[in-house]
Amino acid sequence: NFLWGAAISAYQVEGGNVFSDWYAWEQSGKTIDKCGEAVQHARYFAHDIDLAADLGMNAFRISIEWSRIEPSPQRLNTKELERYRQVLLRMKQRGLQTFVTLHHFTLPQWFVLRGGFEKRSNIVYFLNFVRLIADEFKELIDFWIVLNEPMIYAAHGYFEGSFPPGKQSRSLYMQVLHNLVYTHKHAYRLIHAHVEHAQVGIAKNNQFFEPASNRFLDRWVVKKTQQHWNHFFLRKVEKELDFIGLNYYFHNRLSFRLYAGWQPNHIYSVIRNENLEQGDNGFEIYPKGLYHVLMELKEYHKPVYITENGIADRSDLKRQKFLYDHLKEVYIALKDFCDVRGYLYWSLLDNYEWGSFGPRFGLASVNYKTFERRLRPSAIYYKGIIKENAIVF
Ligand code: IFM
Repeated sequence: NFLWGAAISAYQVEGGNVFSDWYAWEQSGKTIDKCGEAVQHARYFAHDIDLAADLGMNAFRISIEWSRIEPSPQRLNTKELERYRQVLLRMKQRGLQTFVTLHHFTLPQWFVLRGGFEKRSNIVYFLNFVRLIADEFKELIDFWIVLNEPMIYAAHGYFEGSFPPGKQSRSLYMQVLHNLVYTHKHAYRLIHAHVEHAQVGIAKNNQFFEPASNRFLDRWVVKKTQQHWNHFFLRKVEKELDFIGLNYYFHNRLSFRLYAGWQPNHIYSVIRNENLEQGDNGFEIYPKGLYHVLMELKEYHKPVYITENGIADRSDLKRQKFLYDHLKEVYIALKDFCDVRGYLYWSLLDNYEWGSFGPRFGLASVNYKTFERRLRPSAIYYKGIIKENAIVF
């Protein structure tokens, strides 16, 4: 019953999302590229879903863009709602279990202008959107992911200031995190109240942290960082999780340093991977880390789905090995009684990587002028794994 699939998110592929905070952010010149038409998935969704199904996948992860459905407060765009219905129906018709994310970094600009997730009193707007989706699509959604990578969202938007709204404040960062915990809990209850047998979870970015040396301070800083980054959120919402979605990308070897800055990493520096393997965008490749973060999740006693794992590799020279090495670690974790039930590769398509079209994560490459999709050789390799439901080693 293992689920094999891929993931995308609305803003990164759909194109024409002009009512979101990311659109506004791009207009103020804060990014290398503007998202614009992205890869026109809003237009080619049927083709893209067929691409996934033809690779033999039995699951697919999308997100629903709130700002498309509610471009201004209480104004519903029913055409967009209908389009998402067609997306979900197509996935179902093609035998794909549906994973649907309700918040994948982007928000309607009107919501952000009212203070976004900084204000607890705003959360009701998001919950109204959740209720709408639950009412409309209850039969079509198998796995509900309320929030994608809340730690990344809060850290980038409110601590480092590299995502909208571009703020840099330690207290706002914590405030937003607490409000996201509250949001998740309420959304969980709301979905369950509307949808019988709903499976509601999260897509959590967890990282593998290791001490750079055996020094006590290096070990201490790893423990602290791991507790905060990997477990703060999960512990708070533990009771409101039917499954854990894991997004795995990062390996960090930490070395303690005394620096009284306000940056999140103010008490450590990150030492590069010993094998220096990395994707085109500098993310380290460290498959063993996936085993370790999976094993860390065992304490929650929940089914785990890998909701993202992937590499930016334009030449496609590293992707097959990347897949093989990571899936091998999934297998070892399974044998060690980790209840992992699915693997969704990030991403089906090349897409807009939050500020730039540079990194290419796709199983299918996209020509950004003609929007032609072409399967990379690694997609065919992945198809073989899916067909066999196995890797050989
Ligand atoms: O593209 C992102 C995605 O939106 C969230 N997880 C990590 C991916 C690669 O950086």
